[in-house]
Amino acid sequence: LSLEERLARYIVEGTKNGLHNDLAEALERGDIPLDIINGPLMNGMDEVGRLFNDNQLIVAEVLQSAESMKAAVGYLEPHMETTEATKKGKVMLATVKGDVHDIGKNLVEIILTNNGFEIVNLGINIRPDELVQQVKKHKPDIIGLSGLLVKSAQQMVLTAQDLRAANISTPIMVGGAALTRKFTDNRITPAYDGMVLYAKDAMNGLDLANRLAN
Ligand code: B1M
Repeated sequence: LSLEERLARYIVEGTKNGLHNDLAEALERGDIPLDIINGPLMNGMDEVGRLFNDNQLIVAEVLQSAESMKAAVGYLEPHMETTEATKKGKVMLATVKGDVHDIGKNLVEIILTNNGFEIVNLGINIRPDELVQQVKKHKPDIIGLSGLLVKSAQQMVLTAQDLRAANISTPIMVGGAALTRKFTDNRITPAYDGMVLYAKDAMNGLDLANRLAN
């Protein structure tokens, strides 16, 4: 198998045996950490999603895959580009209520942290009232919401409504597999008083955060 195929296979099979060696080999030949994540590792995750959909994997196996992905991202993190630690602003991150997927959100955290943002990561399954309370406490410059389930997109609308009801209009950045720009513009933006930005991936999220910070 090629190095790319081997890297994807660690995710599909949910193993870590040899993962570090192969990641080290990819770095040695000059691959950029984020390209490794967005390329072979994400290909592996997409395959996991496909197999799960086909009933060829059970949740416990998908969890193993998530563990491999987290281990890979953890290994690559110290090798990622960082900028000077000038604090550009504070970003609060949360996976919305009812959703426990956090790999994408945590990738956003790593990339924003490496690029000078201060992060308050609330974690997964965050209820709107909890979010409102934390926003009042930490006063972030951006509220970042992540969600991967179809119902999470709807939950983001409810979350935006609750933030509005609490007189919060801090810019919101939303992202996650089940979300689209169209849904964001048509459903989330009208439910909120502040700006609502859709990020298609973590790098796009950094780009949007940078533009808000300037
Ligand atoms: Co779940 N799951 N899962 N799962 N899971 C999906 C999302 C699914 C598409 C799989 C499938 O059926 N094909 C499907 C959703 C169906 C739907 O609603 N459309 C699904 C399902 C059904 C479920 C359960 C309901 C299964 C069950 O129990 N029967 C259950 C739900 C639990 C819950 O949330 N209440 C469930 C559980 C799990 C695990 C716990 C086993 C595990 C998550 C472990 C964890 O996160 N710690 C898991 C996993 C791993 C997946 C898949 C396979 C991979 C997700 C992932 O980590 N991708 C996923 C299928 C797939 O996506 N291919 C699937 C890698 C990650 C880097 O990408 O998070 O998309 P992603 O992030 C991207 C962008 O979206 C964006 O940037 C990242 C890349 O740069 N982004 C942001 C994300 N958040 C952002 C925020 C931003 C900006 C950008 O700003 C704030």
